Amino acid sequence: MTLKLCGFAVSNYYNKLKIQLLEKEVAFEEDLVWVNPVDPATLTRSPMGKVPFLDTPHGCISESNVCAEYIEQAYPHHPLMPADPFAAAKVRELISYLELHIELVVRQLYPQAFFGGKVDEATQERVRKQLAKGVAGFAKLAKFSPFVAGDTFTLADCAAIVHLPLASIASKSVLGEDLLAGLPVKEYGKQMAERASVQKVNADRKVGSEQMAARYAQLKS
Ligand SMILES: N[C@@H](CCC(=O)N[C@@H](CS)C(=O)NCC(=O)O)C(=O)O
Repeated sequence: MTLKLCGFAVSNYYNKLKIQLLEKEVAFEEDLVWVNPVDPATLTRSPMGKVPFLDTPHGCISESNVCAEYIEQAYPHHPLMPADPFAAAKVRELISYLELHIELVVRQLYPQAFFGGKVDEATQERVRKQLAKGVAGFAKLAKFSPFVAGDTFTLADCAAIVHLPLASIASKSVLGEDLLAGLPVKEYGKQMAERASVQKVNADRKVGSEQMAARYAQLKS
C-alpha cells in the first residue's frame, strides 16, 4: 500500500506535508477528506477530526508535526531535518513559533478573512496583541538567508511557506494592518514559488478552492 496523505488541498497544514513529500520525492497518494462537518468515519482515522493525517501501511497518524517526523524517519533520503541535534532543535523551534504563536493566533481571524463571517472587536484586539508578540518572537529566530533556518531548505520552510502568506493576508484584511510587514514574506514567497513542490501545491490549492466552494454550495442547498 502506498502512503496516503489525507485531507484537502486548501489546508495549510495539509500543504505543509505535501511540500515535504514532494521535496523528498516520496511516492504518495492523496485521499480527499473534508472537515466541517467531519464524517464520523474520519474520527477512527484522525480522532480530533482534523486534517491532515497520514494513512500508512501500519495505520493512521494524525497531527501534522508528528506526521512530518514520521516521514523524515521512514523516508530518510533527501533529509529535511539537520542531523545535528542542536540545528534540528532550532528547526523544530521555528515550526513551533510559526504554528503556536502565529498560525493558531491568526486562525481566529479566518472566519472573516476567508469565509464571509465576522470576528468581534474583542477577538480582533486580542489577536492583534498576541500576533504582534508572536511575530516579534519569530523574527528573532528566523534567518531568511535565504531559507528560514539558514542556508538549507528544511521542514521549517515547508511550514513557513504555507503559514506566513496566510497570516499576512488575514492580518491585513481583518485588522487593517499587516502585522507581518516587518518580515520578508513577499520576497520569501516569490523565491519559494520557484520550487516545483510549491508550484504544484499552489496549482492544486486553486482546484481545491473551487471544490470547496462547490461543496459548501451543495451543503447549503
Ligand atoms: N494541530 C493540527 C492542526 C490541523 C488543522 O487545524 N487542520 C484544520 C484544516 S487546515 C482542520 O482540520 N480543521 C477542522 C477542525 O479543527 O475541526 C496539525 O498540525 O495537524
